[in-house]
Amino acid sequence: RISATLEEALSTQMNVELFQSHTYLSYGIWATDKGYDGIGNFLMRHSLEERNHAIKFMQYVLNRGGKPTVTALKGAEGDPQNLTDCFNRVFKHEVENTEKIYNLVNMAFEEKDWATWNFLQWFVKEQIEEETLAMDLIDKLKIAGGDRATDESLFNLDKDLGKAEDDA
Ligand code: OFO
Repeated sequence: RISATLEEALSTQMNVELFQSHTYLSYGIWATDKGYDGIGNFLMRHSLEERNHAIKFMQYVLNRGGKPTVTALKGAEGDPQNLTDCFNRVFKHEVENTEKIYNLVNMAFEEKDWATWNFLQWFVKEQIEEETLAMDLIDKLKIAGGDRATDESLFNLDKDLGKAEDDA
């Protein structure tokens, strides 16, 4: 059985992933409301990915004989100021999440709980992809001209992201 310490830490991470999902959902609503339907769609799909991450933590704790607890979620932070702010915030969320995952890896290592250590490696890899994806968004927006981009280049970026593969 998983230790009580790891049970609690992984349960907390399940809630962190739910909060990420919440946050991206609110950004998705913001973007859609601004008329960036493709970006909104992309962010909402990303919100679903985060919920799936939460489910992975939930399932793992249950499989190891523990019981995760769903806690009250904080409301999502306010709307982004603009697209640059939105993508910068996505990146910041991912970097913070990577730190949390590394912390869990460290805990599993200290306890010599190799099953948990191994389970977490999927997230280590996932975070590399998610940080890259977020940096890519920032770059794509810069190339399009940032917040002063022409309507046409924003239109193209929006269209691209609406159909971009995001299996992260
Ligand atoms: Fe993008 O964070 Fe989940 O793991």
